Amino acid sequence: MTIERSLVLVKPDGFARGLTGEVLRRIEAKGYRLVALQVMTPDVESLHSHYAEHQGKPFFEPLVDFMASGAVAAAVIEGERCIEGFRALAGATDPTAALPGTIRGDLGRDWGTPVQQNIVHGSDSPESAAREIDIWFPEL
Ligand code: IDP
Ligand code: MG
Repeated sequence: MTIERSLVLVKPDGFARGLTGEVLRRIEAKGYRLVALQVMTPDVESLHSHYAEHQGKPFFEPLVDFMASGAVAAAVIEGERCIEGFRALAGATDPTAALPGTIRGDLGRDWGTPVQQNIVHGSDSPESAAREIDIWFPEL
């Protein structure tokens, strides 16, 4: 089995609500290893690159504005199948529909904003993970 790495972000809503520790606790309790961890306020250029697949969608500009609105905690995690595993921990994109037991289901809700504020980001494939880790942690 190949050891994977995934890029995790505690988004500005999660960071501002003081949920970074809770997110990291769940990652560590699951058994994944923290490889890198940094608090930063994302720049718009990095966010355009990070969310390139969503360019042109109605929520794209609100998404970039939201993600640039404050500090995030960025992490690289590591473990067998951690890309799929973290997506399962995070839960569905829509925090109202996300199942209880997941980060988004337990800690998130709809706030009536044009973009869903759902606490965390996690890479969705090995290709995305490699691309995203290079954006957020070019030194790795
Ligand atoms: P993911 O974060 O679960 O991978 P994506 O489809 O990659 O979801 O979308 C990126 C982010 O854009 C989501 O986490 C959410 O914050 C926001 N988003 C996605 N789809 C919608 C939508 O239909 N309305 C509002 N915001 C959305
Ligand atoms: Mg995504």
